[in-house]
Amino acid sequence: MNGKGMAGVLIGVLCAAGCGRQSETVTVVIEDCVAPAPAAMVVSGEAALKEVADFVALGNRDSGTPGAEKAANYLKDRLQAIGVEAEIQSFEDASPLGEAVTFRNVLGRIPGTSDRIILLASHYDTKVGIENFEGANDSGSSTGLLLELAKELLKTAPHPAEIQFAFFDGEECREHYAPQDGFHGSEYLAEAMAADGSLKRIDAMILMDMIGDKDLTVTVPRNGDSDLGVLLFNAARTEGVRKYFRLIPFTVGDDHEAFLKRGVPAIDLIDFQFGSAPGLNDYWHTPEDTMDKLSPESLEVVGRVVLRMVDELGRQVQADSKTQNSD
Ligand code: 1BN
Ligand code: ZN
Repeated sequence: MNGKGMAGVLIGVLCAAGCGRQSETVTVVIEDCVAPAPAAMVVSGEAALKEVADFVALGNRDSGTPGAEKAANYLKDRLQAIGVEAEIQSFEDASPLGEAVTFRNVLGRIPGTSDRIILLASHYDTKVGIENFEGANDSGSSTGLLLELAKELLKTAPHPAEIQFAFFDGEECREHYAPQDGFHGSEYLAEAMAADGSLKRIDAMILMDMIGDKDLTVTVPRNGDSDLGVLLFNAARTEGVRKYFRLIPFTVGDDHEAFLKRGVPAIDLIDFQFGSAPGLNDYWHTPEDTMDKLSPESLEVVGRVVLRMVDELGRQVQADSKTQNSD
């Protein structure tokens, strides 16, 4: 890990010349001051917000419905239009409805220069049973940002690791989270990758969820890989956006767990306070989850940090391959 961030004290000499007074030395203490590192990759919050809006405008995407199928086809077509290899992974799974439901993950891939994989993920399904539910933040925000990240990552390809994108279906439960209710897509992909041997090639799985809220505080639940946690906070500090990220001392069930429990380093970036006032969550899973609650700045903050994490993970892949070659 590379701790590029220089949190702490900045001492500056101000007014050394030309201000008509004796020069004086002042000490400025800046919390979380960072040496601005060159931006490896950039992401536009406005462009990400447009991706979110276009996706959310498709309408409801409850798993197993024609709306979800339309959304899956849209994501596959959008990835391909961007220039990223894409496919739909369809499967049937049991659900509390009593009959099997067809789920569809959408998978994208940018080949790398090694066999290592970095997996970036979001879910795209909406919570069932809520009238007029748009799911702009949950799950439109992370879906749109992931499309925008695919665009940026393709511009700078090839990377030292293959970049895979997973848009999961069936994240939401119908009743209560249980083995056959919720996280269908992530469980299916993790199991499929374990079966074909590619799971062990994943160096990092980074999940984004509800990251578009104007009032952004991205929490990092305790059930995540600690090295990825360090990488995340260093990336956030380097980008000058550390204040938007917070470690929380409890676990959150989400799509990263399917990978974490199979030994893959995984982390969840989730802003789980989505409401009309601090501490409230009154927009979550309600018809209030609409586009006007989102901001391009929030999408950009998360996008920049994730891109910096990908960049750093790529450096680690390169360093590891050099060490192996010199052994
Ligand atoms: C996230 C968005 N989740 C559902 N929609 C998963 C979750 C459920 C996270 C409960 C925390 C609590
Ligand atoms: Zn939800």
